[in-house]
Amino acid sequence: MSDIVLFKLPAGFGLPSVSPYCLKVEAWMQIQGVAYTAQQGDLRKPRNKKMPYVLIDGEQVCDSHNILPRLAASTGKPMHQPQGEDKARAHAAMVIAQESVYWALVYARWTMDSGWVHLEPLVRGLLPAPLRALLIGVIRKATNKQVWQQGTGRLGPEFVWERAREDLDSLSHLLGDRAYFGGEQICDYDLGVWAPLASIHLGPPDGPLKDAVAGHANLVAWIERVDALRNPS
Ligand SMILES: N[C@@H](CCC(=O)N[C@@H](CS)C(=O)NCC(=O)O)C(=O)O
Repeated sequence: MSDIVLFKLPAGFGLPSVSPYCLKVEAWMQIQGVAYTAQQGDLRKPRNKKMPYVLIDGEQVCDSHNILPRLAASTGKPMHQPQGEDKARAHAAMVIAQESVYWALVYARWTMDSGWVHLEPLVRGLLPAPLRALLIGVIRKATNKQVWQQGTGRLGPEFVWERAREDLDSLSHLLGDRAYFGGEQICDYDLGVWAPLASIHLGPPDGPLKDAVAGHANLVAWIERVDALRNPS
């Protein structure tokens, strides 16, 4: 049996990580019934300087899109692999969620004061006490610089929410009345969509982004369906 250690950003807002990408990997392992240990990660350690990363039998694997197939290979527990049109739909949904909706979430939590009031205490708690006051501003500024460089930070809130609404409408249409994005069984791509959408739906802040998810009954039912697989109770 492989020895698997997940390095992640901490739990928060009722989810195992405040980071959607960490949540994606941890949810995959929970659903697949993989034994692992989790530790708080240090962003200086992974080669790509991003969270999450994993050690599989001591070997560092970075980037959630790489991590899931590596976990599947080393545990012998792959998820269903959709083919053809099913795969294309699920892949397209993942790209919309990770490359676009994710940034609206980062904007809502880091850039907008209405989100930052919820996130700030959590980020503060991670910092060494003597440097907290100094570092908290530096970290927020660095993240907002990424949001600006990616493009979302240049748009202004109304346009960010409008684009997110379009993304979520598209995701709702792509899912339709299917159980999962790739068909009747959950696949890796679902987790890439689920993590940012569940973070929006289940965590703060309230507002246009959360309303845009809540406005699609099929997405809400699917978020809850995946959550139940992860966390059966
Ligand atoms: N493509 C990467 C993206 C990971 C990522 O963006 N992680 C964020 C947290 S959600 C991060 O590490 N941010 C810290 C930083 O960029 O300094 C993946 O799929 O793992």
